[in-house]
Amino acid sequence: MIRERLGLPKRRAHRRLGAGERLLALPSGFLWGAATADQQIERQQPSDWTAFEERAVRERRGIAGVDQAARWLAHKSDFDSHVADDVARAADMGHCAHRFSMSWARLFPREDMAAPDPAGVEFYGRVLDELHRQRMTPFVTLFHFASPAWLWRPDRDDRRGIERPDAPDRLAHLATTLIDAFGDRVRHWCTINEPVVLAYLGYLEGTFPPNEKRGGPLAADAVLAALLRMHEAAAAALREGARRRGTSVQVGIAQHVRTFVPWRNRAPLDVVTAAVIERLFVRRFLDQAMPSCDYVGVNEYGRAYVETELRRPLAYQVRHADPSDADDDASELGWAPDEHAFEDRLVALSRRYRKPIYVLENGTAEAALDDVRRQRQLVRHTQAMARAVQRGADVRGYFHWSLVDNFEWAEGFAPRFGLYAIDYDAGCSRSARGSVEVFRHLTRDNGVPAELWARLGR
Ligand code: IFM
Repeated sequence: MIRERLGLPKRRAHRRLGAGERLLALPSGFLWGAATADQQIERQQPSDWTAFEERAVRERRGIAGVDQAARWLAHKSDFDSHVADDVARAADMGHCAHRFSMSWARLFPREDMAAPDPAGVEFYGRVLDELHRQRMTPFVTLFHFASPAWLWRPDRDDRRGIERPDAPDRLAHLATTLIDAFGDRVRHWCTINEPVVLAYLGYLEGTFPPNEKRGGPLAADAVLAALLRMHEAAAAALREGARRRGTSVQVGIAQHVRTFVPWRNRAPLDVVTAAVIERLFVRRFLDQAMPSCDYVGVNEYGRAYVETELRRPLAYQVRHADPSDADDDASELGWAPDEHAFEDRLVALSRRYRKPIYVLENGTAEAALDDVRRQRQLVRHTQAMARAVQRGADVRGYFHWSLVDNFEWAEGFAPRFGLYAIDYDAGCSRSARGSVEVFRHLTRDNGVPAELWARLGR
């Protein structure tokens, strides 16, 4: 611990597991799957994101690679016509679970609707039917970054979106609707995906709608408080719905975790700032939300370095990789994975909250069909999870981000996160990346087989 406080984790992060590593199995009944989100792959109804996308295309800015976005946005809806075969692709990898979101805008395209749009209910019923047919456990997210356009019309006091006072009731209404419609088939729910990312990118950095740049790291506090109220209202509605039906639910949130480490191991201000950011970005919201959660949902994307300047201590920089470090293995988005940090994180979360953990996302951006970096990550992170379990962490499932390539928000279509590649110019045809075969072996052995470890583990 003291070593970590002194800033040594950056060094330690590059320790590779050795040839003598004892390969461990995950517990029996472990859930393997992939994750997706509505706005990234489905037919759209007007939302804050569709408005942002249209504006970006019109003004030719706001989304990286906006030219591609303009060409491909229309095709992102292709999951609608691939439900059965995409679910079959996941099942074929040995997946026994799947995480996806049900679009709030698709179910409630208008503000005055008391009942959901029947076509939306029919669509998600179809997704659940396919998952059931393939014997896969669904994990459903209620609010994955995009919300209906009507929520963003200012009220009389000029409050919009998440900050509208009725936002918690609105999300609770969606929760009640969904548990009434699907509570017989869905037990695992995630109220909000990555609330802190939403607050940070939407209200501080300004790259997500509503594209605000409020000053200072605490300036998004009101938004985070509003998101917490939304989560609590939705969680309560899900529990109440389950009680009415005489069933039970497992409710959580998906928290994006990065391991913030100092850029320079011996610069005290880097060390302190990294610790403060870690607390604000990872711990604070979780601490507040956990009393109303049954499990900890973890979206893990590696390491981030924090660099400060003595003369301007608040103008710190966050870097996602160290280009001078050959072991960094950064993705095409420049994010460095860190299986040791992942393992330690799972152990720490388990000790802190004493609740089951589901890894609701973990993945990397790599376009090549022979996606060696993703294959390495799958193998190393699987062994890291097994080691965390051996150290006492109650990890019950792993969902890879993502099943298929998708629309990566403000980064457009360039970053490819899919186990399956999509060719948007060829009818959205799918091609398996090398990781698909690797994943099959992991699910078959419920852990890393020795042959894979020898090839990709070290
Ligand atoms: O694509 C996103 C997802 O929507 C939320 N978690 C991180 C992923 C990769 O950036």
